[in-house]
Amino acid sequence: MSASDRVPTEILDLARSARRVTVLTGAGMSAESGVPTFRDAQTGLWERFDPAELATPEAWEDDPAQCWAWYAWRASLVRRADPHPGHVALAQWQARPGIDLWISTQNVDDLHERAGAGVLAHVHGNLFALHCASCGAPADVDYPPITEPVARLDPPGCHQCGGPVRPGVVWFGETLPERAFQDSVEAVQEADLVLVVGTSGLVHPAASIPDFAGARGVPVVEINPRVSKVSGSVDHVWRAPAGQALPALVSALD
Ligand code: BJW
Ligand code: ZN
Repeated sequence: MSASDRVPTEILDLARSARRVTVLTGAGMSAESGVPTFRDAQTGLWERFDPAELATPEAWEDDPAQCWAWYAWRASLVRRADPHPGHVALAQWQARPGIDLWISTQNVDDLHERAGAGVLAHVHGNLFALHCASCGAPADVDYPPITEPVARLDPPGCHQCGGPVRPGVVWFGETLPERAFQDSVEAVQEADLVLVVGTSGLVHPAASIPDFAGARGVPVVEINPRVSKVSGSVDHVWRAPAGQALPALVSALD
């Protein structure tokens, strides 16, 4: 079977004619690299860990060492992971002549970048952009290398003010980086085609970004092996994992 046989015809037609493509990715994009999603049954992080105790500003205030230890483990998981063929396919599509392809991700990992893609926006921040929780200064430190979750590790101190260094991620109740959110909205509004890959569509305001495409009549395609909150409002659904669908789609463009 050729690559084009595996791609739904309407989706292939849209992809072949699109000159400006915006790809919105969530945790499912990284799943086949071995980075767990948040809400998948059995394997999702929130099945084992309580977000209220780890991913809120209140959790950090109450117990920064518990949060820091968890993010150190998360960072080690990401560092041990490699981009999969879906990440590579997006980088290849982005490199094609005459194509503008913008990636906006909710993921805090760096797998798109390590596959060679440029990322327009990390709307929930970047795990590795460490900074001081007190004064905001960027911190030239790193997570300790751990391979298993541990209960507590004291965060390092800021070289400017001594405050605790925190991960550069967006926790529940925190606002998204304004530029990243606005750039993502503009990218879907200006696109000929929007792909929504591997997100449950449960977390706002990121989940509202595809709606700005619909409002402009830009076709929206979901790639996700399971039904999501996004599924009912997109134009086409492709029930396949990102690591299979994206390479098939990009191979079939010619
Ligand atoms: C595959 C696959 C494969 C599997 N291939 N696919 C309205 C109502 C109620 C509450 C709110 C509301 N609006 C806003 C809120 C509050 C809150 C919120 O949305 N809560 C909801 C949960 C109800 N939002 C916020 O707090 C946001 N800030 C905000 O609103 O600011 C304004 C404000 C400020 C102050 C007061 C009030 C308002 C901030 C949200 C920050 C989210 N942060 C996290 C953690 C980041 C750090 C970290 O990594 O630890 O971001 S939570 C977590 O969820 C992470 C993700 O980016 C985010 C989204 O998850 P995602 O990517 O969708 O993953 P999953 O696991 O949910 O889904 C995976 C999908 O992949 C599934 O569909 C699978 O099927 C699929 N999949 N394998 C393709 N191989
Ligand atoms: Zn500081």
